[in-house]
Amino acid sequence: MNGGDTIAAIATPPGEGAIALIRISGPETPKILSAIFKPAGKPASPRFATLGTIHESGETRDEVLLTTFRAPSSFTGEDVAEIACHGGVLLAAHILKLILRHGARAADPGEFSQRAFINGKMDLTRAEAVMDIIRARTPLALRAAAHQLEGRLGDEILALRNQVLTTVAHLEAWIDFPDEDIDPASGKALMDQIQGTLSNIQTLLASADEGRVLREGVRVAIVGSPNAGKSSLLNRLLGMERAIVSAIPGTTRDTIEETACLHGILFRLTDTAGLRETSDPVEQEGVARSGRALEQADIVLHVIDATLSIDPPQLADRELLVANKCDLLAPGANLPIRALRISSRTGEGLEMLVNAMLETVGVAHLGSSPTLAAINSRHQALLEKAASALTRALTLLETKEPAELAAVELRASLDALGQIVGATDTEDILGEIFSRFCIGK
Ligand SMILES: Nc1nc2c(ncn2[C@@H]2O[C@H](COP(=O)(O)OP(=O)(O)OP(=O)(O)O)[C@@H](O)[C@H]2O)c(=O)[nH]1
Ligand SMILES: [Mg+2]
Repeated sequence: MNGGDTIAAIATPPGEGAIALIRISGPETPKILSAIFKPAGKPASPRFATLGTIHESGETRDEVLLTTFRAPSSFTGEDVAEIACHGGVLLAAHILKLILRHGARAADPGEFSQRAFINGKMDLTRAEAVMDIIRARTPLALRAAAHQLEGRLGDEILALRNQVLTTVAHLEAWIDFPDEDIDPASGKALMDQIQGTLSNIQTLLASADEGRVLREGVRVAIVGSPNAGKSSLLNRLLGMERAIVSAIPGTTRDTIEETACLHGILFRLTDTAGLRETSDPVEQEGVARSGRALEQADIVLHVIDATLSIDPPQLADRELLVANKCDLLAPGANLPIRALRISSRTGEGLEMLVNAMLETVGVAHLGSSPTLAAINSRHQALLEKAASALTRALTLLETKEPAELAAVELRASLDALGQIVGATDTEDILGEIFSRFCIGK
C-alpha cells in the first residue's frame, strides 16, 4: 500500500438503505471536492456538516451532506472527507466512480485504518479492536472489543515493554563495566523484575481461550442415538422450530448448523444424524457427517433418552452427557447414570446445561467480569515468544552465563512485545492484519 496518494471507498454495506457513506483520504481530497461538490450555502468548513450537491458534467447527481477533516486532525491523520449520499444500489457506486475519475484510487480493505496506524493515530491493538467491534455478534464480544479500543490491552503491553526496557538498561549498564561482576543482591533484584514481567505476561496469555470464544464463538455438536431428542434440544436452545422433530428414528439425515447467543456467548450449534449402523447410503453419509462435526467441536453434547436403560458411554474431554426426556420420569426418580437431566419438551434443566457448557470452555465468569482483556491469536503468539525469551534470560542469569547473552534474550522479548502494538518493525505483518478489514474502514 502507498501512503502518499488519495484513496476512496464506500464505507457502508451495499444494498438499499436511507444513506450511504463515501470516504476519501489523502492530499488530493480538497481538489476532488472542489471539482464535484457545490455547497448550498457557505463553503464547507472542517468538522461541520455542509449541505450541497454532487455534480457531474454540469448535471446534479444527488443532494448530500459533506463533512471534511483537515490533516492531521482526522481518523487517518490526512485530509479526509465523508460524503453522506442517499442509499441504494447505484448512486454511491456512481459517486465513487466520479471521485476515482478525479484522481483518487479505490482503497484496499482496511487501508483507512492502516493509514491511521502509520500516522500514529492508534496502536495495532486498537486498530484490531475496530474490526472486532464490526465483527462482534454478541454483547460480550462487543464489550471486550470496546475495552480493547479504549486501549486497555495496548496500555498493558506498553507497560510490560517498559518493564523489560528498565531491566535491559540495568543489565547493559553492567555490560559496559566488564570488570564489575553483577553483585548477588542486584542480580537477585534483576531476576525478580524479569520474573514479575513474566507472570504479568502469563496472566494475559491465560485470556487467550476467552479471546477465542469471544471472537469465534463455541462450536457445539449435538450427538447421540436416533430419537434421543437431539433436534428437539437444538430447537429449544435456539428458541425456534428449526429442525424437524418426529417420533421416527433417523429423522435428521444431514447436519444442521445454527447460531444462538446464550449468556452473551455465541454458540455455533450443530444438530447431527443419530449414530447407528445402517445400510441406507444417505443415512450412512449423515452418520459420517455427525462424526466430522464431533471432531471439530469445542463441546460435545451426548444426548441420551432418560427413559431407556443405557450403558454409560465413554466420555471424551469436553463431552457432556445429557439425559433428555426427564419429564417422562416418575417424580424424584434417580437416573441410573450420571448425566445432566433435561427436558427439551418442558425446558427443565436447560439453564443448568448452558451453565455447564460455559464452564466447559472456561468462560462462565465472563458475564460478570469487569474487564475483558481478551487477546487474539496474533497477540498470543507474540506474548509466548516474549515469555520464552524472558525464561531463557532468567536461566542464563541463574547459571551465571555472560550478561550479554541474557541481554540478547531481553531484547528479543522487547521486540516481540513491540510488535503487538506496532512499536517495532511490523512492516511485513501490516498487510496481513489490515487485509482482513472491511473496505472503507
Ligand atoms: N416427552 C419428551 N419427548 C421428547 C423430548 N425431546 C424429544 N422428544 C420426542 O422424541 C422424539 C424424537 O425427537 P427428535 O428431536 O426428533 O430426536 P432426534 O434425536 O433428533 O432423532 P433423529 O433425528 O432421528 O436422530 C420426538 O417424538 C420428540 O417429540 C422430551 O424432552 N420429552
Ligand atoms: Mg434429529
